[in-house]
Amino acid sequence: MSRRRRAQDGILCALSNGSTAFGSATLWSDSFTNAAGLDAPEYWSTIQFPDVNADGNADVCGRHSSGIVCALSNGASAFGPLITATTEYNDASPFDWSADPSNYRTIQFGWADRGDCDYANASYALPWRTSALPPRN
Ligand SMILES: [Ca+2]
Repeated sequence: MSRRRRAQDGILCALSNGSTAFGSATLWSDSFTNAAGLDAPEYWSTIQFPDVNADGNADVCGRHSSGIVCALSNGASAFGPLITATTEYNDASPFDWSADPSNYRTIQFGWADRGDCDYANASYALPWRTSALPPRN
């Protein structure tokens, strides 16, 4: 278990001791930064921590102007380089993912191997949108 949050310099994580406390937060990724353009709510509010490769470690994914990007966790101290999971959901999409919170706030990360994903050829879990789900707060 770990606690995670985004700061202007990237993603900070603190690992749990398994029972009573978390260690100190350290920088696990210098991606997802303000300098990389993630300071806008249409980007930072979509950051989530799904386990996209099903190894038991929470990874990090979020919407970027170019689409959905993820970075895999090593489970101990860092997220790896950004992987473009899909170029769908980009700012140039005719479906307005950047300006309308009622769209980008609905991005959730499903599991490709459970069939609740809308991308048939996914090797990673990908976000999906449905009006049946409430927007994230
Ligand atoms: Ca993982």
